[in-house]
Amino acid sequence: MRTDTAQIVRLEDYRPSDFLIDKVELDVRLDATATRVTATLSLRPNPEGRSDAPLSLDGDELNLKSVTLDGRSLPAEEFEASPQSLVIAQPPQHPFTLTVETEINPTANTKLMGVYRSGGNYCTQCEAEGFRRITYFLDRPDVLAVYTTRIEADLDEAPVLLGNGNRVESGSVEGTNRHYAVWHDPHPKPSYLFALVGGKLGRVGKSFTTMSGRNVEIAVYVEPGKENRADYALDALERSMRWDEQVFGREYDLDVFNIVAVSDFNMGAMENKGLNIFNDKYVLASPETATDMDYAHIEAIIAHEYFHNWSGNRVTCRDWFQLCLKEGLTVFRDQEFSSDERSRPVDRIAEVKTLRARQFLEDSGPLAHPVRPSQYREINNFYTATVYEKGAEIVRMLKTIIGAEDFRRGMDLYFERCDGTAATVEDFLKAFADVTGRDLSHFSRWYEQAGTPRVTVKGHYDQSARIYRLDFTQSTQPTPGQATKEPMVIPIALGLVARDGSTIEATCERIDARGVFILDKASDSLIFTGVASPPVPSLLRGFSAPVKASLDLSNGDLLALLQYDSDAFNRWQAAQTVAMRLLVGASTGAAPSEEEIDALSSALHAFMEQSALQDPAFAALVLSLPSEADVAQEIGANVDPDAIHRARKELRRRIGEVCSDLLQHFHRSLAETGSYSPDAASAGRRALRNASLDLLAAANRDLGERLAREQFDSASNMTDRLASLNVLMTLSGEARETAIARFEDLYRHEPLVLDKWFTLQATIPEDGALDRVRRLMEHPAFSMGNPNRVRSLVGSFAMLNQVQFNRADGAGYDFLASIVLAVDAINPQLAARLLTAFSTWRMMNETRRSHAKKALLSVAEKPNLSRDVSDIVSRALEENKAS
Ligand code: B3K
Ligand code: ZN
Repeated sequence: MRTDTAQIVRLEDYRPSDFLIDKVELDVRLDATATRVTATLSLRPNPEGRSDAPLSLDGDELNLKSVTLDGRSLPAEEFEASPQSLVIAQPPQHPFTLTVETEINPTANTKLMGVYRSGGNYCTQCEAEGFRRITYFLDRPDVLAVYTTRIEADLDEAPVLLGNGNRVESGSVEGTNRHYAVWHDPHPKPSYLFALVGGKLGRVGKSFTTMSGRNVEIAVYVEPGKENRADYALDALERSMRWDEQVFGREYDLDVFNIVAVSDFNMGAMENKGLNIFNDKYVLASPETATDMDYAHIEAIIAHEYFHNWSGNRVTCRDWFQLCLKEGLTVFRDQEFSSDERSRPVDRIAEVKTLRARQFLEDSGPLAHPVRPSQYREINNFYTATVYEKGAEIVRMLKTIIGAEDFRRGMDLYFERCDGTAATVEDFLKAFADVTGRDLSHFSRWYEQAGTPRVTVKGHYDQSARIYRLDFTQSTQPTPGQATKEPMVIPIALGLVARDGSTIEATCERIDARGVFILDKASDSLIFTGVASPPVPSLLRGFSAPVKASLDLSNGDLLALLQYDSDAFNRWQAAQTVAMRLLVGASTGAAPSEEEIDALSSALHAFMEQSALQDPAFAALVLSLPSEADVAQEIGANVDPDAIHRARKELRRRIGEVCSDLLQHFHRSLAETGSYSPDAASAGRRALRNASLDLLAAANRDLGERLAREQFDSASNMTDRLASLNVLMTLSGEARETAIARFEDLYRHEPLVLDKWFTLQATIPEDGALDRVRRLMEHPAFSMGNPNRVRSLVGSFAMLNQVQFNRADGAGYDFLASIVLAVDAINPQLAARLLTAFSTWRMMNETRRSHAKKALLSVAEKPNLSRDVSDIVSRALEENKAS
């Protein structure tokens, strides 16, 4: 297939902009179909750029009205304009002012980039390259300017007008029904952080006093009438601000901080300076409409966007190749926040589950790329699990290697040195190299080399010498464009555990005071002396590095770790590893023996009996087996999703049977009594109770149905109601259909709840699911233009319904291909995201592979594909030449 090489942007081609923009004055007159934008730019040649270069401004679907240079209206022969660019061949070689007038149509803007409308309100999204859809600009992150924005609109249509920075003026436009507000942001910023909002909005707010005693008005704006659902977001914001002061010493820097929730949004949220714009799914919460998981996501995303104020906004990226500089670091920061606010081990397990399900998957397929990619065709396709989640793991490893104190000193130095600049990964690492005196060049390979390293560990015990030796080797599979791989620097936190739980006194000088050994060669060994009895090694404690581990431990050893390891993560991991072995065996014709299954079931029973109620959230995680997708990934080739589904169902049935007494006890005794609270401890009790119900139903249909029905009817919060519906969904027949209809009835007017309802139905692992999804696309609440609806129905079908998306007849693939094409005409970013569901196609068995390939080709062959979709489809199809 043809790849348009001309469109490829390469890191090695980076050069500074030929011009700089110091000041931007924007006058935006909001109108549904003809918004007028007048941009006055203070430009000057960049001393680091080429002299005598033309001025070439980016545009995207712009309608130019006029150009004025230093007060002189430019005649047509002095510039070249198209919707995509504005070029002045011979601009002044001294500072000058350019005023450009454009007209845009927010109502027709279905791509949701630039200025668009959502629920009748005006809002914006500029990252990565949306500002060029508002006005012609040097739309690149290393051009930092101070913005003043005047927003004008009809008072009835948009009584609330918000911009970046502080509001410096407002009033009405005489003789009209229009009003205006002027916002000034004193902090120089790149264009991708620009935002404005105009509309009818309700507000909740409060004052926040910063660590140096400054007053900040913080507020959350939502659809009028939904103010009480914004309280949790506001509270999460306040806690985030305090935490960033206490843990990173970072203080907020404007007089206001506003968050606006909108219902049409391409992703989770956006960190625009002083004016974060959010997908309302990550703001609105009430016990009746949001689950515990929703509350946790809201808290994490509010924190994430707020933390960007320093890691992203005050220090931004030089170019889009450095995206992980802000995203990986900010994910790390939000994960640390959640761990401090909730439970560190439980949160760590949740992070690792996501990392494996999304990033390891990406890293093992055709869309694998380094955390800092070296080239791209469409930057929006690089807001990936690799950049975000693996990016965060790199920061975590750095902290593990250098220790918490030096990490904090390095962060302080980074912020101090790079404040107000557009930085690189090198700048980041240099701060840590400078405070520690360490050479981090080998470590920096994590940014360049794609693929998940595999660490293989073998243990040898010598009874007579009382010596225990661990032999480590590491290797990384080839990935697209990278055939050979170098050894990585892998911090391995480890310890030795005795099979009977007693303490092991052993020494090994290569393990540091924090219990960490650094594996930085292809192979290495550790020797422990004074080991009195054969130990079980507990490796990668806390998941100290984003690697796959192959351990030569028996199931018995692992179940000893489940019981005795002092590291909670590895206790969970041990049970997962045993379950994974059984599931992989059963799915690939190597069915595990009765004894093996019984060993796991009884170990889980014993574990729960002893300690489930001490930490219910943790116990719920131990009870949840690896997902079907996890098992598919572990098998890796010639996957038969039906076999995996059967295997998992059967193992759950057996565990449910063996643990039935305890599960019933938990379900009864953990029933909600008081009023709902979203805190982690309460959520943990609900999680264990609902995990118990789920396993019980897997073992005993009648009992499961009865309990689930009762719970559905009596539930006082969405977590419990949805969990019971989830269980009813696994039972075909009347019980299921009645519950589906009843749920729809209850939440007809709640779009975010109907999303859950769409998802539940899209993920039924039975024939008929695809027809159901097709039917639901006709539902009055469904809309192809709303990303949340499309993701909850079509996205969930493709990403979460393993057996039905990967149907052996290929109908799931054909369906997704046709939807991708339909969505591409409306919203390319959303279409490209859906298409990434195909990233697993090569690991399927041959029948499925050939169907998937046909479906992908049917997309690739269509004329006029967006760059977003064409980029994903061509990479998905590319043979892995790994060269
Ligand atoms: N920075 C935004 C993501 C922008 C995505 C552009 N396609 C949200 C975030 O990561 O915080
Ligand atoms: Zn981010």
